[in-house]
Amino acid sequence: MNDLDQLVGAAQADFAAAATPAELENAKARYLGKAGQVTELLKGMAALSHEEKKTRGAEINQTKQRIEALLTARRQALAEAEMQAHLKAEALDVTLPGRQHGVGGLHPVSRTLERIEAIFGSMGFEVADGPEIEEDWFNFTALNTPADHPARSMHDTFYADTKAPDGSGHLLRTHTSPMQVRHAVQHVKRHAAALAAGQAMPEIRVIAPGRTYRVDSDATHSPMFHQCEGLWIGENVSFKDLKSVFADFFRNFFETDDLEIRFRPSFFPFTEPSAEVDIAFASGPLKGRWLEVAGSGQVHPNVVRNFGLDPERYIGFAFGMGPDRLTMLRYGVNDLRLFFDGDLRFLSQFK
Ligand code: 2NM
Repeated sequence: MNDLDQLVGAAQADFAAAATPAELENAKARYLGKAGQVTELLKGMAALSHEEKKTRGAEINQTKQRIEALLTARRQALAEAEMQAHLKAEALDVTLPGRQHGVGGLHPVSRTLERIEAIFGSMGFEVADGPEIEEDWFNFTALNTPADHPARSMHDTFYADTKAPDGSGHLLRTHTSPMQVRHAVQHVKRHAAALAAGQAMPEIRVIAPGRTYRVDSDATHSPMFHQCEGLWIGENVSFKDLKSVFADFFRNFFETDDLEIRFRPSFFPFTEPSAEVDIAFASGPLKGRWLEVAGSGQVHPNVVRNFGLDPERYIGFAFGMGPDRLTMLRYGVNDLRLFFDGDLRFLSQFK
């Protein structure tokens, strides 16, 4: 093996040892660069004779070409290895099962609330909103509930330690009527000028759906439950209107005209007279059974006065119903707690 073959062998070993393109370019410089070994060999020819230059020159050129070929081969091998590493690192297994994103759906009680809002909306009712942490005045006092009423006891109502601006307590609202009180008071304030001038005020027609809280827990009572109350106040609103509103609502809600409605005398502090509302279906699984679905009554004069209105001029009715129970009736669910356990095996049936 002559010196040129040795040089080619050394270059091949050097190139093979280069693990990256940068290392390979460094190795290249040691052979083919300005001060590289091939360049040095060419410089060393100066002392040779013309004939010797011919053969030696041809040999060196051949050597240079062999080294360049080795370099090109190694460059390609490194590029190929780099590509393979990339492909491996970024490999996608297209046969893996996709990630499942469950399709969500509204809670059955939310569906009921949406239905209630849509049906009453079609009858011209606005939807009131308000805080779940209420002031004693809006929740009890304004609604004609006496200071010694049992609903105000710690056994029935969740109280907070904080105080309302009037010094009374904060509590978790026990019904949604405080939203109606707030709505009515705002409405009356907005029309104060007309009222002071003896002019008519636009009617108050509003429903108040939302969460309510009472100290109560069994198969038919949850400490958090839903209510939707309604209020219609004007100069000429009567029980007759109440009955037609209920008939319209329940026939729409249960999607049947085959139901009867009856009123039974009852008592609420905020209405006088008061009535329970029962419905009975003429067909279906609940056929012929009277079901209690709402409480109602003519708004008590003290409550009308607390709205800021003259009860001799303004009159109307109010009612309250339980969206949780309406949902149970509509879907045939027999345990209220199923709605609030959050078990998807139950909830996903309502999608
Ligand atoms: C009921 C039954 C009867 C009611 C009364 C009022 C208000 F704000 F006008 F005083 N809101 N809701 C009412 C009346 C609620 O629930 C069983």
